[in-house]
Amino acid sequence: MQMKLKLAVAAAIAAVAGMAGAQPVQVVKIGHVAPMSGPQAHYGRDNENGVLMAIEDLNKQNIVIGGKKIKFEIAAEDDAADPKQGTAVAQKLCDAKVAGVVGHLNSGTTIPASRVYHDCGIPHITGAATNPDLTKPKYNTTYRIIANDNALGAGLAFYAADTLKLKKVAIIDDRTAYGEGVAEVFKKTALSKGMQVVGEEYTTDKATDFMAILTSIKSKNPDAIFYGGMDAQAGPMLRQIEQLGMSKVKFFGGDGICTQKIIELSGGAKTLNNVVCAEGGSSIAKMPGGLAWKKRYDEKYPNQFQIYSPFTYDATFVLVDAMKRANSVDPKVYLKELPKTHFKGVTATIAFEPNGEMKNPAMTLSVYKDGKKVALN
Ligand code: ABU
Repeated sequence: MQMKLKLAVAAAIAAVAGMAGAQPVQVVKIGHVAPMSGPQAHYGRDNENGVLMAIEDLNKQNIVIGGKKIKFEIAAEDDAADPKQGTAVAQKLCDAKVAGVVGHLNSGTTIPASRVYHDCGIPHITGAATNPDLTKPKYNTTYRIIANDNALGAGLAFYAADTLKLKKVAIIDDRTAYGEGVAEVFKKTALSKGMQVVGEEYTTDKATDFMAILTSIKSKNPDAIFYGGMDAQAGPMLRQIEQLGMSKVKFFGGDGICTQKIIELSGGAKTLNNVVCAEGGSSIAKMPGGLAWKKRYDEKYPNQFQIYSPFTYDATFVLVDAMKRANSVDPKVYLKELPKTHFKGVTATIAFEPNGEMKNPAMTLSVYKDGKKVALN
């Protein structure tokens, strides 16, 4: 009889434990968009890795929101760095009712996509798109957690004029929203510092042969070339600059060229040593959680680090932080919490200006020495 009682009690305890374990689980999708195909796929892979790592870390925290245990999942999309594809996948994520989006990577896709997200009421945070026009509409759904091109273009021009004392610069851009925008800021600031712009040339984000425009630039004898664009063009451009004998000409660019991949893409050209690039945020070594985070990243995704993954990691956490404070995963509810963000991330403590720009963003200048990227500040 006593044994029967013991068994009944054990069964009752097991049943209660089972009920507790059966707390409802809600799957919450977080969108990520970047180019996952084409010449910029390495940036996209790095950005997506940042979101995947954040989701894995968040799911280990057993987060409960609105009384439900939340399991976060990624809804990953490829915009191929193409503005039309960017708006198409933004609409797809709206239709899929994701809770928020990290992205996009390119300014040329993020700016038109931001309107789509605004119209469907889904917040998105970019950790990579740097054209200042992104936040001009002041959408309550658009946020950026990295310095924009006003800081990057101007910082490079100040360094060229004040530190390196350069006088003559030629400018090339790839006619994308990013390339054209950052080149324009650099040009304006360089002129204001008394530098002379001796030539302006244009290319595309698909080109690989720059001999004609570089030959024209060579005839103007510049001290430096500024390139507004990405590493898929900057790498071969550095090789061709070397082939044309412009081995002393400095090569400036924004965050788009400030990657690991440019080392490979420049194919051993010594002109890689002439690169000075500017990126938003502190260097990994100076980020609050940078070095420990980078060690974990490299273990999970060997040889895939480029530049923006710490920011896409933090962007994912910032979305979830707002959901937690609102106790809701409904974008229309937790959206109100995003402007009040004060989140201690891996990259920085993140808070926003009323227009969605990050408050007090850092900026880092880097060079490449012996095939390695080295921060100057
Ligand atoms: N920030 C450089 C790369 C992405 C973009 O703004 O287009």
